[in-house]
Amino acid sequence: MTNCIFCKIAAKQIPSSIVYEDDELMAFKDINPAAPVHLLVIPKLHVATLSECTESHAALLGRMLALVPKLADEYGCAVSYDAEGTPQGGYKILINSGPDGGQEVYHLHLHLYGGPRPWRGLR
Ligand code: DGP
Repeated sequence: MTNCIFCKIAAKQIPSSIVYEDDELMAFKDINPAAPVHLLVIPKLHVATLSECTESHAALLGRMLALVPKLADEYGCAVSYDAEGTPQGGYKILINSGPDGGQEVYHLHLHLYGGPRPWRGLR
């Protein structure tokens, strides 16, 4: 889609801090991070919103989700366990969909938030 900012990022027509790329997906740093780690995972294919996804997008959505643990590992926010077995670290993922969902950019994307709290606007 010609006027989509994330399509332009996927096509490298505008710069971004890319942290992962394959044939179908790209992950990059959010320009306005709300947490110490704030990454966005997008499909290179233009899909406006999760609300438009159907069964035909299941594999793509699965790949987006399956990328999260790898990124969390790389950015130091994977869940780990201390000597007593208490969980440490961790992260939040979020997909905003439509105006009531707080979506601002109409190209499907998954937010990955992590790192020491507090996080802006997130519990
Ligand atoms: P959402 O509300 O879910 O649509 O979030 C869109 C996010 O995209 C928001 O956190 C800011 C980020 N963003 C918007 N424009 C750009 C950009 O040009 N580059 C990068 N890296 N992030 C952007």
